[in-house]
Amino acid sequence: MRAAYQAILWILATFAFANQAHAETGYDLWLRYQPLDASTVQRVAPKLRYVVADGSRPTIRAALDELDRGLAGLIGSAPAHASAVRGEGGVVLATAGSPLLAGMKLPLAALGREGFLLRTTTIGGAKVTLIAANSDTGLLYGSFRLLKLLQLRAPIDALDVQDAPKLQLRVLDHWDNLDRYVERGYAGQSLWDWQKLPGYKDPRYTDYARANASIGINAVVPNNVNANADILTAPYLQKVKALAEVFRPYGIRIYLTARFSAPIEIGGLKTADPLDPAVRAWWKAKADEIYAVIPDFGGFLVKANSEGQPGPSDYKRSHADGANMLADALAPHGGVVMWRAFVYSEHNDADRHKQANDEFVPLDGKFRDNVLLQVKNGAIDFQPREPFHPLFGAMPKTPLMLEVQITKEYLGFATHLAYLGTMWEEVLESDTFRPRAGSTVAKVLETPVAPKALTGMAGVANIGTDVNWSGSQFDQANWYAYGRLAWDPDAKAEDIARDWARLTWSPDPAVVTPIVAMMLESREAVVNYMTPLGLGHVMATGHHYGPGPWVSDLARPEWNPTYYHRADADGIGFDRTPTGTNALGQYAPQVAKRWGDLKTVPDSLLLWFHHVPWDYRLRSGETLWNSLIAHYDTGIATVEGMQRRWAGLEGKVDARRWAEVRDFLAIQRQEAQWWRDASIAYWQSLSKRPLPAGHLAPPRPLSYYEAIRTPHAPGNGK
Ligand code: BDP
Repeated sequence: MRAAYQAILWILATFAFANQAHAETGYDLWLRYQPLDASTVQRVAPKLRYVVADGSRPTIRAALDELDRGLAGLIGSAPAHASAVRGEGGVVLATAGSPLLAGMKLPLAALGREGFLLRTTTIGGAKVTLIAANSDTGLLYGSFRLLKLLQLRAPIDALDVQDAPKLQLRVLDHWDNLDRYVERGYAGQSLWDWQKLPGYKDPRYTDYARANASIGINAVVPNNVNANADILTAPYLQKVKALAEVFRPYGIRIYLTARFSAPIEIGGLKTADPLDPAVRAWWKAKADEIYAVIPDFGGFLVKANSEGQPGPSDYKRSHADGANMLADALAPHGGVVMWRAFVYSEHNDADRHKQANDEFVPLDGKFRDNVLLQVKNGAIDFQPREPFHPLFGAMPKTPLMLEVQITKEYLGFATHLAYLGTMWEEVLESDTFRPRAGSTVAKVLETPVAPKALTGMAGVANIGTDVNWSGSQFDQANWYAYGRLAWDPDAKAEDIARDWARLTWSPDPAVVTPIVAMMLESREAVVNYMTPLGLGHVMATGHHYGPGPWVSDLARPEWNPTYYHRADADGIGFDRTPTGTNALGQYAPQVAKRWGDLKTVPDSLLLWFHHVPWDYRLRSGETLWNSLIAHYDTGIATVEGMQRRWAGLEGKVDARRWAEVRDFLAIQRQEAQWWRDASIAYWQSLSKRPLPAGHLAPPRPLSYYEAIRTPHAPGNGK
């Protein structure tokens, strides 16, 4: 009888486990808190018995909730909460000044406002795991770190960890419209259900805040840079307030995009001229109103005089005039302005690469202290590969933030596996040589321009209502990597990928090794089948889904791919050396020299800076034409390799997520072929050269690829 009973229990348990293992959707992200087996618990954390928190403020509550959730998942039951140290096996959360830390001489000053330390120590004669910080947010970050260590199966009995963010503002920008359409979004609708706010706060907002806090993101802009002024009206501010209340315990401040013409649109003024006293008064009153509703409001993000958006140039005022007006309105409340440098104009015929630099460098030193200039990683627009933006290092008196795009507008949307950690690392590691060798983009970001100056980084979110948040399982890694790099711009993309794979898929090296390998090769695969050898924007019009290198009929020259690649019968590439537009002159001489010289420019940036004949010999001895074709095929081969690696993981990871990735890789393989065939058909129509031996001709004529239309591709701006 007893044996039969046990057998039934066993069957039930197996079912429950199998079900659970199959049911994973990706919703839990990297916070899965899967049970550790008994021997692992014994090895890493045999004595976790209780948690003592110094205080019961909302952020402490959030930390305790997370520890409860995490420890219940990992070790089977959440240790009791206690009000005092109770012998061995406690986790103790304490901020500076707590009596619990009396006499300990901890290096808290070095941790700043958001850092933390984890230490195995003795309090009241008992051995405990201490999380200490200067703020409750630091404790929350420390709690997430402890849980991460446990998830990674790192023993916690001799901890001595100290960490603090290197940048102050770690921002997630959502390009979400108020009707829930997400510009460049491939993960469903906007998370923000404005219509139900403020009455209903979807519990998912809390999960979103948890995920952000777990990687140190401390600022959120919920609405699109192509802004709608309605967000600044009283009813919407109540909705924003409700979101702010959810985010606040997680150390996250809310910011809003400010439409420059809002004084006209919602204020009834006749002008938005930043030097007009009535306009200035309007913004001041608006800032006062916002802070009355949301006392810890962060400030404004502004896209002005770019792609049709209103801005100070409409009134012949400078970007500094515009930014400073808003900065003055926010300053009494401690708010900041993130002013975007993504500025190019339909009235300017200069190489688009040069326009932001031309516009902003003369304004260095003219911005208020509470203004940051938000600069995209490259001078054009989030391409699969761009050289770093020449503004980095060129404005030593102005705080510059780096803006990266997490959502993959130009890298295959949700279905192409492309880990962007390596792409951002490449930019962050680039040496600007300003003011000196070794001044990488990361260093420019990390070094405040004055003792109290602001620092920061922004990422355009890839998050929506899809159950897996990011549109694909692997796109979660880009959200994760962004947070990690905003915390520490010197972190290594490979380490981040490894952590993510272990947390998100499995700690088993047989799973982690192939996944990390896939991630590390993935971005270069996309570059190879979309924009090899330094090609720029060659995507289809509007939605940017699929190839369109032949497009040349759009109203403005710089909207056309032909503007960027300049291919003709003789050759291909954009001459940005002194014989061309000399965009290179905007970089430090060391950089300009290296990239300007055909002998030293890396192949990966060749066509970005040079126009060369089809028969030009690369340093490898290969002709440009042959090498171009080979790159496309290498890209496809890499995707096939990723498919093989993934096939080998069947049964080693949960079935549902595994199948989703398998299917997405098949889509990627197909679309990589489309990119390759269409691009080669077009280049060949110009170069008139045969394909090198071993490379197949595109199966269809160029006209076939040119005729492909996908009008309903997601994410198009509107
Ligand atoms: C481009 C996008 C467009 C954005 C713009 C921006 O295509 O949707 O509005 O960037 O950053 O990449 O403002």
